[in-house]
Amino acid sequence: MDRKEFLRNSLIIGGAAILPTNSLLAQNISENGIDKLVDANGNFMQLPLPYANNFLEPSMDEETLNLHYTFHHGGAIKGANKDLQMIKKAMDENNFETVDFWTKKLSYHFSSHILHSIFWTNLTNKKTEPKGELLKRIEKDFGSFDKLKGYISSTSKNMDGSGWGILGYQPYSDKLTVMQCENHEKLTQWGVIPLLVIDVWEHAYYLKYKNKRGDFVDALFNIINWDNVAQRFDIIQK
Ligand code: MN3
Repeated sequence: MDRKEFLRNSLIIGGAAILPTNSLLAQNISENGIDKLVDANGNFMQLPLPYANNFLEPSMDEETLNLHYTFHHGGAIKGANKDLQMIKKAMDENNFETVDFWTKKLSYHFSSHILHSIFWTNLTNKKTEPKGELLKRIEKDFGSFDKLKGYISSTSKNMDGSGWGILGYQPYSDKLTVMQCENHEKLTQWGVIPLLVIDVWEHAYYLKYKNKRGDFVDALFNIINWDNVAQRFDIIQK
């Protein structure tokens, strides 16, 4: 069994758990230094941004980035840690009356933490394009890079309310897939590993782009770090 087969089998055995902590994928991700979301005590933690707050100017302005990282992403982490505590309290006290509420909140907050953590690494200050194995797979699964771009742009711009456009890898079908995620956790496919995530919540663009979400999504395509997307794809293909 090669690593790729082992990974796919691990994911199947893992069932609903997208990233079982003992999987090769999780090991690969921690070795490669991306997506460290939890500290040694099991609490959610926020890595520093991989660049200065003004690095993504002018496509993403400094003030928006600062507020977004500090209060929206940071707030989700605080929320997720509280949700964990409340679930632990329910377990300790053997009182499950409101545990469904905190479980639902944890899904929302933890998903926000995951997507924001990926989002920051998906961006850079120059225009890049997919190449290598990622480009080959995009061409196989979508026809061309332009078609994928049209697909994910439209999916992101036309979100009903708050959410994300997502390009992910679906191990069950061994295909790249585009999803429209409402809030942070709805409309997913079990097992999908996000590679590129596009935040189209109003907090991501409203200071600079006002109501022009389409302009923001178009501008993002000037700062998407396709090398990071490719790195994420390569890790799970190994
Ligand atoms: Mn956001």
